Order: sequence, then C-alpha cells, then structure tokens
Amino acid sequence: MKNLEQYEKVREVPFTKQDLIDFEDQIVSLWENGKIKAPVHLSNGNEEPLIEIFSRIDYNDYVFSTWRSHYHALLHGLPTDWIESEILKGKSISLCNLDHNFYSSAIVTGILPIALGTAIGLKRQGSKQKVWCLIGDMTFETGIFYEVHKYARNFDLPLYFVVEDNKVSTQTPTKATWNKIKDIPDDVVHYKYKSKYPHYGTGKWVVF
Ligand SMILES: Cc1ncc(C[n+]2csc(CCOP(=O)(O)OP(=O)(O)O)c2C)c(N)n1
Repeated sequence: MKNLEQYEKVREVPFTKQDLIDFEDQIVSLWENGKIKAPVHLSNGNEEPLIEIFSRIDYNDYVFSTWRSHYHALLHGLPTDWIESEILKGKSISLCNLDHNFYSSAIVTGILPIALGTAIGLKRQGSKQKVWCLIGDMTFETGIFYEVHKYARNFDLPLYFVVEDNKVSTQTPTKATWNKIKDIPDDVVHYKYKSKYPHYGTGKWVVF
C-alpha cells in the first residue's frame, strides 16, 4: 500500500477480515438464491488494506464510494442489518446513508465532483470533518479525477483519495487501455488487490 502512513490513525475498526468475508458470503448466498433482483458488485481480497484505511477515517467524516460499496459501508459504521436490507431492495450499487455521511454512485467518476463540493462546503464552514473518495484504477485515470484532485490540492481542501487497483475496468486491462499507468500523487493512498469475484455478480447464473 502506498501513501497511507501520512494519515493519522483515528480509531479502531471493529471488524476482522473474516467478518467482512462472512458478510459478503451471506450476500452471495442471497444473490445465488435469486433473492436480490438487481445488480450486485462484490468485494474480496482487499479486506486487510481497507481495515487499515478505515482506521484513518473518522465515523463523522464523509465517505464517497463506488458500485462496490459493501465493505466501505460496513467499515464506516453503517448498521450491518440496514446494509443487507438495502441490498435486498436492489440498492447494492447505490448505497447511501445520510445519517452516516455515506454516499455511493454506480456512475464511473460520479462521486468525484460531489465529494469536491462537499469538501468546499466543509472548509467554508470551518469544519474539521474530512471527505474521502474511494475510486477504481480506471476512474483514477480519468480527466475528472485529474481536475478534482488538482482543484482540491490547489485550494487546500479536506478531500482525500484512495485508489483501489484491481488492474482492470470491468474486463479491460487499465494499462493496455492507456499504454502507461499514471504516477500516484504523494497524497493519494493506493493499494493493489485481486478479487475472486468477477466485476458483476458471482460468476454463476441466477434464475429469478
Ligand atoms: C459513466 C460510466 N461509464 C461506464 C460505466 C460502466 N462501468 C461500471 S464500473 C466500470 C469500471 C470502472 O473501472 P475502475 O474504476 O477501475 O473500477 P473497478 O475495476 O474497481 O470496478 C465501468 C466501465 C459506468 N457505470 N458509468
């Protein structure tokens, strides 16, 4: 993992790697039994880096996540039962909980400008809260990331980024797409992982 140590640890994380895997296994079982009639993106292989990262994210901070948000939501303190009930309602790819300052979007780069605006608002209010954006490695390569990151640093905004690098955008290798991977800026946390799940679903056909 790159660049995490500069961010101070602010809390203990009350989840183990196995707790996270157990939660996702439960969602796999619901999905494969046809109980979730909507898209599901599952996490795997990144439990340890995420536990380290979320020990730096205060519960009061804002977290902006992606279509693959289950682990982020659990680690940011959203109630486990509530997350499962939202997933059962078909909201796996758009989990949002205003009480916990947690937002996600299934639109690639969709969270970035919203997170930037949130950080501007917090700075204007003199708040100590921070905004954290978790993004994939292809989202990191986009022009929107480039502008949002530049603006956040130039205006000294409380906006921080984590790149979750699985080397692909759905099935397309990010490096083959761009010929070269962009250098990781010093303030951007970056970790690599490999998931046992495909981009979408579990790899098994589900009959509803
Ligand atoms: C604007 C937009 N374009 C395309 C898609 C389809 N899409 C969903 S996830 C994804 C992959 C993005 O890759 P990356 O940022 O590396 O994320 P990860 O590999 O972690 O899913 C794509 C292309 C989308 N959801 N939104």
